[in-house]
Amino acid sequence: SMILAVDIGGTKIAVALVSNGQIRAREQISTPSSSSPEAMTAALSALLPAFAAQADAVAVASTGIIDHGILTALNPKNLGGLDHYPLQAVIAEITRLPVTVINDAQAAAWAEYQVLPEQVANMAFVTVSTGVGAGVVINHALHTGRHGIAGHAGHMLADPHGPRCGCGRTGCVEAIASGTAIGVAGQAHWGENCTGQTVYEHYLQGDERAVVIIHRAAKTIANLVADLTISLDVEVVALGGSVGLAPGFLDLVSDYLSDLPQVYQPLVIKAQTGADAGLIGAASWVNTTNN
Ligand code: BMX
Ligand code: ZN
Repeated sequence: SMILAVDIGGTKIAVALVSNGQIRAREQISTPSSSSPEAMTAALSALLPAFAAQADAVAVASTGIIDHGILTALNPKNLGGLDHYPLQAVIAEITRLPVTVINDAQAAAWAEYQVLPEQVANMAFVTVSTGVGAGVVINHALHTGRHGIAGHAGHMLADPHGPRCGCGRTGCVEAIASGTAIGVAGQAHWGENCTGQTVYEHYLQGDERAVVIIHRAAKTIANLVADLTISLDVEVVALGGSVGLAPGFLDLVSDYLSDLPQVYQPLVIKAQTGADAGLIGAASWVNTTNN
């Protein structure tokens, strides 16, 4: 069957037709910057109908907490504060197709789990992107949680004296290591238009101020990987997201991990499905839940 896969992130919305795990057609727009409920519905209404005409079902991976098809931003700064937005119902109304929705990092974890080079029972996926997201597979099953919260490890404590996170807690991993946080840290040096990408370019050119910011982020992600390993006994952690996949970032995370005792060190790999992890994972999750 032909699945219309949709990946709603803090920065972009990607859509594709997916059949047998293969992406057939792909289109991408920027996430509406106002991201009010009305702007989100308008963007989806413009984007989806052309694809829906060729699909049998819709599979959505979205940033935010997805509780029974309803989207609430944990970090409202990442998605314009969508609060109890009826994502599943909105897309069903637009497409007139059956719609399944899960969190983007959970979907990506499911995609990455299917393509692991070696079969393991327990693994995690961590995305370092607009936010920091994660998904965990425990005993071969994706763990979504009763309220869709499972895996929101970007909001575990990294530093009690760290910056306040958009979720309202102080010192979350996301407030230090996300692309957004990296950009904010760079604003002191490169002005208010500085983004995570700006800082990363300076880092690649060897700028010492950028080195400090990127090392702090990588060390924070290494500690997150260690925490997931010591709490869940994950054997593999796949790293994705625009920062996670940026040149040299995974090596830096691996370096910081190697300073820790062996028991904290899983195999850390680059996400095999790259930027398509959410699309492929959502599509394959539909088949999992239907079977
Ligand atoms: C945030 C949170 C997670 C998401 C993660 C990565 C919101 C809107 N999102 O922690 O649900 O999985 O960001 O999201 O609160 P991305 O947009 O960076 O892919
Ligand atoms: Zn937080």
